[in-house]
Amino acid sequence: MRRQFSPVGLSVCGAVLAMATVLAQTPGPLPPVAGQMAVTAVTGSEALRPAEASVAINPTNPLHVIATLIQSNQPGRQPRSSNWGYVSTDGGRTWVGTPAANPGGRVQGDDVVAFGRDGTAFHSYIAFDGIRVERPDVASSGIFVRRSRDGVEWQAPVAVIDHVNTAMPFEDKPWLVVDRAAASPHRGQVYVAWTRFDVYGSNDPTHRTHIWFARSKDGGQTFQPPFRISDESGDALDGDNTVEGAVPAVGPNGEVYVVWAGPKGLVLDRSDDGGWTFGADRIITPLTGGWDIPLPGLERHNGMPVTAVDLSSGPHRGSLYVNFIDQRNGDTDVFVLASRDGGRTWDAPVRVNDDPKGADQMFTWMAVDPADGSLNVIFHDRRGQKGTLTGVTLARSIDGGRTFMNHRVPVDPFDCCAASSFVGDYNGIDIQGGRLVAVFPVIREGTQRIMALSARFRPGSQALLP
Ligand SMILES: [Ca+2]
Ligand SMILES: [Ca+2]
Ligand SMILES: [Ca+2]
Ligand SMILES: [Ca+2]
Repeated sequence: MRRQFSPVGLSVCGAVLAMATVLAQTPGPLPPVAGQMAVTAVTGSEALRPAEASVAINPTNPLHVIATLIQSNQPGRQPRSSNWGYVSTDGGRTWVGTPAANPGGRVQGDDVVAFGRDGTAFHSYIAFDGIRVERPDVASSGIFVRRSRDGVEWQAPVAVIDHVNTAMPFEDKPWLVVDRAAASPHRGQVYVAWTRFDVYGSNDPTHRTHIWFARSKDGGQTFQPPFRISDESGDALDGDNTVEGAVPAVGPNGEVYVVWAGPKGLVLDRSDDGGWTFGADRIITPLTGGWDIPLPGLERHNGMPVTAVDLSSGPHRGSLYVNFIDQRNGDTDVFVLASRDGGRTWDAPVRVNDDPKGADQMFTWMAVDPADGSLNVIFHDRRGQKGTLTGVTLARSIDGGRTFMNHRVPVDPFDCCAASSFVGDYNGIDIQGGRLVAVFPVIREGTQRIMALSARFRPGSQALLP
């Protein structure tokens, strides 16, 4: 089953040029509106509670973009999520969706998509049954990765880890990265980091959380046996005292960084042998408000840290960045923390949102452009709004994360999130050579949709290009 959705709000000029493209029978990119950001729909109105969208741009063809996300798969019953892949071949303007295979009928979610250097796409996700139930009828818990060249046809998923007939331990919230660093001796390796709950949600103090890690040395065909990298465990309650939210990133020499949230703050671990061994954990900043940051209108909201490295040949090459939500200034803000020496020392955190104190910012995600080293951060934003009305902001830094310019994303504020309390745990963003695509949920007239922002910046500048 595939569905085609059209962009909304096309300009007359864009529509005419789009028609010319159709007449020429060359299915190519729709021309963007000069110097503007475009916001179009990824999911159609019939999609059921889509959430947790991740997006990646093909480095061999920046018009080819894949988004992965969850939708409910049982209308009218207790919602169970399963994942979908959406593909754009026009730089994020129009999208075609396909449900992912789910032969076991498990609950699937926590989707992540990333491209390798050669244009192979990788999609990781959890697939489970029987958590939060004392005596479940069926139980399982696993993390899987599948590969594709086009985002439409996917190879059969391979297990990174899988527990059959039990949901203990529960393997949760993986994030995936591919080593794309030109000079890395480990180039092409695929890394996945995640949270292991001994028993999800248990308040038994002997039930703990840990960060686990696995690598693939054969381009995602198989994963080597996973192992624990966190030195200190957390509780199993999925809250401020849990260790969770691990996101890996790869530096210019193939060094692997993983940052997660824990009771003492954000934790960094590092591997210098391609993910074979990791070192002693380091606390890099306190996380004021912790993992769990409740906000009005949201079922849940968290301080999940996003980690990325500048792989460009620019002046900030090798800088390591962590983007997160925190309440250190009293209200909820977006921050970026930078290290210029591989995680040994850190600059003071920079407040990314540039509004006066008082409004809440939420669900941040970050991408660093491998062409120019710019940092690009997307987040939901309640600045200037009443109550739970929410807009979207894109912030961009062209000076190594020292200052950010905030760009208002052209989305009318929506009431977040009275109609659908679950908007997930994260937004998505990627950028390649100034071509930016971000994905995020918007709720309008009771319907939650995933929208895509597409924009093109002149590399090294804040200027939007036509
Ligand atoms: Ca999730
Ligand atoms: Ca460690
Ligand atoms: Ca908290
Ligand atoms: Ca704020």
